[in-house]
Amino acid sequence: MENLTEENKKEGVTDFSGNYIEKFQDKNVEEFFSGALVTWEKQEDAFLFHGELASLEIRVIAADILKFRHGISGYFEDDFSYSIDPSFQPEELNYKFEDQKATFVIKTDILKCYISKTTLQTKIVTLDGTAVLEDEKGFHWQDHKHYGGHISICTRVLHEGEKFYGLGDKTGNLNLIGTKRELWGTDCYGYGNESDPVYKNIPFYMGQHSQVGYGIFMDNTFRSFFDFGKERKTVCSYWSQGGEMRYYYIHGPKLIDVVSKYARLTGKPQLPPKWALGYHQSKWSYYPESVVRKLGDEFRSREIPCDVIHLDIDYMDEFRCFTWDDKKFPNPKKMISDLKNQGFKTVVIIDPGIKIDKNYRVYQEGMKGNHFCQRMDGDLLKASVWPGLCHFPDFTQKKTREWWATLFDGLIENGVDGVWNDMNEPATFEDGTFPNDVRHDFDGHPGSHRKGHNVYGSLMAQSTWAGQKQYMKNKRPFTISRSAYAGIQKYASVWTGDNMASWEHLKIANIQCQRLAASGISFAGSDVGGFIGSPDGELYTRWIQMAVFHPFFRTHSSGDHGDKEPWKFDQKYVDIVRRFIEMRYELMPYIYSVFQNHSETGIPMIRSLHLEGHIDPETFYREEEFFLGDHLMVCPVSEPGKSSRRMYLTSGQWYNYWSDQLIDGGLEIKVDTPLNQIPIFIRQGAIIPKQPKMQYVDEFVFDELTLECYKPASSTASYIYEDSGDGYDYLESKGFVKKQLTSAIEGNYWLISQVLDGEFASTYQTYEIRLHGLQQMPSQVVVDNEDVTTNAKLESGIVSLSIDKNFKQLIIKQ
Ligand code: NBV
Repeated sequence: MENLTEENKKEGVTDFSGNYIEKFQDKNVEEFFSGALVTWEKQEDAFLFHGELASLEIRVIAADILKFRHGISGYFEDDFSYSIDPSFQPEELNYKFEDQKATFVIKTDILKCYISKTTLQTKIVTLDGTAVLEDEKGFHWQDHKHYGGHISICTRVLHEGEKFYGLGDKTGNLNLIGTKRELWGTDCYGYGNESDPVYKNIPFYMGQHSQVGYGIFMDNTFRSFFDFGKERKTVCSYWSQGGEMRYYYIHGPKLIDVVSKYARLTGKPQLPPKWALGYHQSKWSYYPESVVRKLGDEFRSREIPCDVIHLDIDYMDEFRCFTWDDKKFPNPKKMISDLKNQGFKTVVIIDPGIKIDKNYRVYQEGMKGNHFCQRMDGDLLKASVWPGLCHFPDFTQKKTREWWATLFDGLIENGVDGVWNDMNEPATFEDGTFPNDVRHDFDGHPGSHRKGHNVYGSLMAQSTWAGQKQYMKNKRPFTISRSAYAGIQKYASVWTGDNMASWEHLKIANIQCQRLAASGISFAGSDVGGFIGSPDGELYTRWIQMAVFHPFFRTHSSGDHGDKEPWKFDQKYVDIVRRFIEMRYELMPYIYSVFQNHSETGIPMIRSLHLEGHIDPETFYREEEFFLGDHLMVCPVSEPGKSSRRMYLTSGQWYNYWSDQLIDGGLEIKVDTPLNQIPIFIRQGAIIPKQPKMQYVDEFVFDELTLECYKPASSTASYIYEDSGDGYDYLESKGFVKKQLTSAIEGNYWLISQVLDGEFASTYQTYEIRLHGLQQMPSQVVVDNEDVTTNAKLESGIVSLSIDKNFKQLIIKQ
């Protein structure tokens, strides 16, 4: 469009070709409101309030989750969602409904929701009277002049000091206050701290004020916006360029609980194969076969642990998905099997674009089965990506997802262990993405690309996951996706896309991974060292040190800016990098347990400080420190040449991982950060399971699991989860063991007890108990009534002894 103002561009209202055409909240654009109550009704589990121009439906999903829908002219869409977990069941509830003079009140055991009879505006209040969420204008809409339909908007009062978190992979400060963010999945090569939108579309944010936290999940796939006091300082608003205004209010009061409730709603992941939590090495691209083999040999001969090698687009025959270039890879099956014998798994990339080529099986099948996206008037969409002109599967169509899943047969037959989905925003070379007029089936709720765009990548990943599951004969799939919509965590891990080799990007990666975890997607990581550009040894080392504690741990780079295998840096860096990757493997029993806890409870694996310390104002603006699981706090070094850094330790006391020194939390501290250390702290009372270092997950069976036991001040719970690391026995036949460990002090006694559940027999026989914080030999040590004092020894301030793995109680008399 010619007379396009900068402001219009920012507002992002687009025409069929993606051009920007009108400004949101233009003073001249008429706004409509629900109007006064005309009538109301109760329908099974929903309340319906009909206003003069629009209706409001409220459903009590749980005592702390309410679902709101606004139907313009009383019309509600089919209540269809791509994100709500199909297994989610609303609770059986006790709640009260009162018809008061000017308002209705829905009251659960946790909150009250007021509905105004004059405006249908709503207000959510805790039982002790704190107003958590109040409509400003509340729900209203504008006619979408260009497309028809509506731009549906909700505006809320922004409270003094309110903070906002979430929204997926956004860059910038963790607290979103003062910003406006857009969700429209974008291939943003070399993005920066100011870039918006980026790859993923997670319409879930959390707000916190007055010591209460809550979440809003707007389940709408159209291009959406969230404004946290940018346009108007006292107003928080969100809107979509189409579709129904449908959102969930999720009550905390702790933010960490909001995230886990959101995960209850949108789904939790099953366990990945344990190897997926190991170290991954990738480049665009490792080829031919001899280079891949050499890569594997180098890792093993240099004794740098690694579990996974990734093959980027060059393994394919001229970028045709599901094919191999038989010159570069004459015998992929043999290569993958040899790699397997060395302990490596192979992950291959698969993009959505299918080359238009009459002699190509996937193209033929796609055409025959009507699987490709069509333009408005019925032509097939054609756009260029790596293979040249392509058609693109309509992943919003069930039969197409099922067909796509079948395509993995051959790759899996060749031994491929995992699949990496790229370019699924979807990205194209000509216009960046599909034109808006492209049609999508949307599983029987047809619409244009305006509605399908933000969910396209997630559905591709879902079907890729399903394909692996179908052919992997009882092995767990591993999928990585660049784009995402809410709920993707059920199927895939994600990475943060094409970042850069800079110190600023190390910080951005840390914020993105924390934010993704707070948005339901824990299994996330960045391209370690940066995709674009060349990190020096120090930056690469510092990035590895941080990423050891991020759930998905992969070095990846564009390859044209020098190589990024760990040994490409000076020897002093290689040694530190090796040591830190080894640490990842030593901590594997802890990390795997944290993942399992996440998959059972939805509690994020990594946690920003504010998620846990939600009433400690000091945590609100802390962005670099984070927790991994309940007991580890880590802070990366994010600037060059720093031999120390400041960080905040949350309340309680913490053991310095490096020195075993016990330090008071609740304050900012200065920590030494020589190149071979980053700040790592262990919660007082924690028990951290550790295994011997390995070159890859489950390289060998070991005899003894180490339990690093840090002396408690009060009763502290720790958790260990074990299973076979792959397959589904853990779901089908209790093939797991859950170990609840409690560490407590009673007078002169330190008591550690263990309760076991499950039927998996740990492969080791004993625990090596290492007691930190004692300094001297205990006068007596008793395990399950047997005096074992003479077995204990003191070395470098740590008392250690070996005990049976099935012990029930360990008593240490000081
Ligand atoms: O497949 C090539 C790359 C890939 O290495 C990267 O991780 C993706 O984010 N891909 C993007 C396409 C080319 C980007 C310039």
